[in-house]
Amino acid sequence: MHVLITGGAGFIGANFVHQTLRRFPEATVTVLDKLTYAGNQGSLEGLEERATLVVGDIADADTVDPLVAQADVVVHFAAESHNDNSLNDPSPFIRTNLVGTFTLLEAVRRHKTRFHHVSTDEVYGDLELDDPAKFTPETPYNPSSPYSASKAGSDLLVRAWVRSFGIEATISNCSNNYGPYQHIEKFIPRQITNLIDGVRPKLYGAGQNVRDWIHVLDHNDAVWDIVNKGRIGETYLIGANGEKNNKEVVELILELMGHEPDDYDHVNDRPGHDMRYAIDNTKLVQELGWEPRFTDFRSGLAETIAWYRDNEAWWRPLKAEVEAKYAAQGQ
Ligand code: NAD
Ligand code: TDX
Repeated sequence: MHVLITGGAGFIGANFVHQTLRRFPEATVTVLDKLTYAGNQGSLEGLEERATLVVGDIADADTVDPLVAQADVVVHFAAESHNDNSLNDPSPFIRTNLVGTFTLLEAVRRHKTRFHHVSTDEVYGDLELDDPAKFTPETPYNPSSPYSASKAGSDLLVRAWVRSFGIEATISNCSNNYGPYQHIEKFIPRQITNLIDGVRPKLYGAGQNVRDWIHVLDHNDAVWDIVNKGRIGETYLIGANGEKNNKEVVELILELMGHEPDDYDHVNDRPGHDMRYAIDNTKLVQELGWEPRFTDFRSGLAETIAWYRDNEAWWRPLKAEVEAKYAAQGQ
């Protein structure tokens, strides 16, 4: 089996490359990644024998077409992925998330290649804190930010290519991931690396916003289950019942790193900040038999903290620039 993994030098994609090579000893992988600020070749270190990195743009048809032609399956992670960046400059989100996905869809249509599209729960907008409902595959799309709108648009392109052109595709919408190799612009690794540097964590607004945390390895196991057993044209929601508000998460990071629970600062809130995400995973669990392995958030977080402590060389070169960007926004 030869797998084309787009965005395989990013957080979730790199974990997926590692997992794929472990799970399928005969598989080979091509990673197509533009190595934007979010891509890191170091995340694929040691995999060179079975994983080839092609540095290129998913929106470039001449790059994409021959790689899709060689693949048995394409798993599409590449995206601009950070909400805060999309509020400062939406343009790369439109090009990569929409034009890039369109370019891949045209190539899989030509070569009749199995395609899996990785997306996010943010396409459904947000929930009230006291809403008993969670997101289901039937929840209407209602994205809030340029990032989530571009991901929603990419999902709709995939659905249209399935219906109009009969491509063999599936879609997954997952909740917030945490784990090793996550870019330090994101909430959890930003606070861990701040504390390593003796800087207080930064909480947007009152910290009441809820995210439904899932370990990245659980997300990726579900993606493989969908690729192998999912019904063509279907959308599966991936989540592990991990709802926590941001204040609780910061307090747990502080405790695990030996600080007082109130040792953090409130900073400017994100404009249009989604209040709550929550996934109903019934379809995935009942239809495909997927179960999360990392159900203890406390120990998953402790392992993640240890990973950032042990891999300072991986993130250190990024830290000053990321924090300078946040400081300019009062965050
Ligand atoms: P990331 O930002 O860490 O990685 C994205 C990768 O895509 C990077 O390696 C980057 O270099 C690459 N890339 C960007 N533009 C490209 C282009 N034009 N051509 C080729 N490569 C390009 O993102 P992530 O957190 O790993 O997210 C991966 C996917 O999972 C995204 O589609 C995202 O929407 C989705 N997702 C993420 C989460 C989460 O919590 N992080 C949750 C649900 C879904
Ligand atoms: O310093 C911070 N302080 C803070 O309070 C940062 C960076 C974030 N936050 C808050 C904002 C969110 O409520 O923490 C929460 C998580 O923020 P992010 O890590 O930026 O994630 P989010 O905006 O929820 O989106 C993530 O999950 C869905 C991923 O970045 C997306 O790619 C994915 O689609």
